[in-house]
Amino acid sequence: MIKILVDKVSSEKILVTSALPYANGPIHLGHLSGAYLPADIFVRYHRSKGTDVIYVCGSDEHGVPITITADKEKITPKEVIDRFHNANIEAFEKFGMSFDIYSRTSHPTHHETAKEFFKNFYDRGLLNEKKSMQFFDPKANMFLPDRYVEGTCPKCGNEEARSDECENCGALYDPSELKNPKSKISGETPELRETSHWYFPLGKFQEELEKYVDASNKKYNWKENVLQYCYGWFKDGLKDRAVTRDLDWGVEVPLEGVDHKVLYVWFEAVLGYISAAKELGKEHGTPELWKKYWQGGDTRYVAFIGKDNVVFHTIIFPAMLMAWNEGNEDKYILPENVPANEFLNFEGKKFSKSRGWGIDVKEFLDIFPADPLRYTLGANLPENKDTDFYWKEFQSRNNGELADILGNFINRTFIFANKHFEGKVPQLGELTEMDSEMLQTIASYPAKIGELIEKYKMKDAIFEMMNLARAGNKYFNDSEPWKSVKTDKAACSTTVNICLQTIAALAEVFSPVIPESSSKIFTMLNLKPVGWQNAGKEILSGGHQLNKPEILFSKIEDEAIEAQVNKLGVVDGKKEDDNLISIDDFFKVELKTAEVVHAEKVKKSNKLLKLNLRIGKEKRQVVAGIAKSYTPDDIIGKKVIIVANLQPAKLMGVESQGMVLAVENIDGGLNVVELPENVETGVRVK
Ligand code: B3M
Ligand code: ZN
Repeated sequence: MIKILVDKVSSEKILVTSALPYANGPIHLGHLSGAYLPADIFVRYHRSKGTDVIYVCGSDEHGVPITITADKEKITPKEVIDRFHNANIEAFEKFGMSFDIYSRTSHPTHHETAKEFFKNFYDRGLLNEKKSMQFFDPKANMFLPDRYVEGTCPKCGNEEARSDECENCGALYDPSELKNPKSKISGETPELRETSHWYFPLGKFQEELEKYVDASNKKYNWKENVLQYCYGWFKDGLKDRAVTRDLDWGVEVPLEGVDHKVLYVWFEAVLGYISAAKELGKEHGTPELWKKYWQGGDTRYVAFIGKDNVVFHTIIFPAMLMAWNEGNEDKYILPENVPANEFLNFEGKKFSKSRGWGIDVKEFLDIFPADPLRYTLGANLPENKDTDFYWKEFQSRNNGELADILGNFINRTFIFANKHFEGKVPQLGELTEMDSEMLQTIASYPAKIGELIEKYKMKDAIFEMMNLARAGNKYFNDSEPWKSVKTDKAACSTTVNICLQTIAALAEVFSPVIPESSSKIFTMLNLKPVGWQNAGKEILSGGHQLNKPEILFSKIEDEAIEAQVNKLGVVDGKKEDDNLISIDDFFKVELKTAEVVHAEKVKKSNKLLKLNLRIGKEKRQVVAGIAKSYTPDDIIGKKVIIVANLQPAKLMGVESQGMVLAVENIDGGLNVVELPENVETGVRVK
């Protein structure tokens, strides 16, 4: 029998979005840690709490990189987005993401929404049309976005400068000033052609945006990294931004007589959150549903993103919504918080598909279940700084925490209930101090964990979840039911009852992070999820029949982890050796022949000799650690090799302008690499 608990449904309404991933590649673990897993934990928690929450996401399917992939593979952009949209849906599903909808920006609903915004701004005279000269690739028959033109910087001569800015010296210039421009698409020299674009007056909204950021931060405590980005932008001053592009792939500019122009991908992508909510309503036969969230003034809106998307969600998108709101009856809500995460790296390096560094989500989940991955990523989220995924950590989180702490506690409790109480929840009898304390502990955790999740401190919340399991194990040990079962069955019965109540609480509080395991635990308890409000209360009545237990987390063997580690850095079956350098790298080191013309001991040192060298016409002084193997007289007259372009350094106060090559001998001393006498000095060694 289960006690019937009435759900107190919270009156809150929350709209949650995660950044729309580009349908131009598979999502990897870094994406999951940035914008998806934290949002999913937040949403699942709120659903458990009974909050009226919707969670929308979808693929971002426009932009130049997609057309480039299509050109490269000689397929259409549509084929590119279909491939990755479907692959990413599959990966997200396997990972247990609980979007209410995963839409896509190629959807007609999205095109309509984006055009509606543009048209509205245009009709209200908000957008400024400006003419400019832009590079056009005659061979590819297209205008070139800035990052597809490369040339020589007119200011510093950097040969990899972009069409209008140089990353080397920071110069901004007119594209006509760029020297020797090349199209990155065809390699041809592009020509400058006049084009015109519409600009959104971002600067006009600066004051309102600053107020918005300050007020939201005061009320909702924005993350420091997000605030700093915003302040940086405000300090530089917001400028007009072009919201159209010369391209054929995207949302067409909805103006009569305007061809081959689309909306700038970011201008429309952020509106994808609105289109996706519209689609969600349509799917459920309630086409007006989206308004309840997007335009229902009292909705809370939280936008989860990775740190590289901050400006678009805290400045550009809010400004667009402000622009809409000041001229229209129906007003949109703005994000109350934009909890951006930093990046996740993989085993100490950036994820890189081309270098075989990292693993696809799908590939991962073909080998290991989702929950241990969710738990490991969750316990190590890059909330305040970049973090790393390590295979070894994955193994130890799974084996040492999920299996040995959580799984073990559940397993031993069930074994006991089966063996001594016919697989039923035993009665709760008289309470000892320890029992009462444990009941209080259980009761205190859900609120503590919930509070952390609401503050976007998922890492800390997960730590507390596992702490409840730790407390359960400790209580089990300290209560010694294996003894009381023989001496005081009633006391034993109380212990096992409390352990089972703990398990019920664990099933609920862990549900946002390891949903699959949580639902298995509920099945084992023969219980339906009870809702966050009821977690930690006395949920199971004495006599309630339990189901058969199952092993929740299998241990991951060393071999399985080693196999994955060995795959790192393998490209096309070959392992890339990190130690290899290119010939160019080698030639950076200037090795030259030299003759020792003078040598003396460095004062107060028994290791160092000061050598005066002749390198062709040049003279140099080098300090070498060879005093134990050579007297000054031994070394004078020898021909040696010197690293000639080493930064000068001081050794025992004496300047050394290079390094003489030497090898360690079997006695631990150093032998200078000696050249034959007939070698000239100042010659490059290669
Ligand atoms: N597609 C960038 C990214 O995946 C972009 C996010 C759009 S959110 C509207 O990092
Ligand atoms: Zn430059």
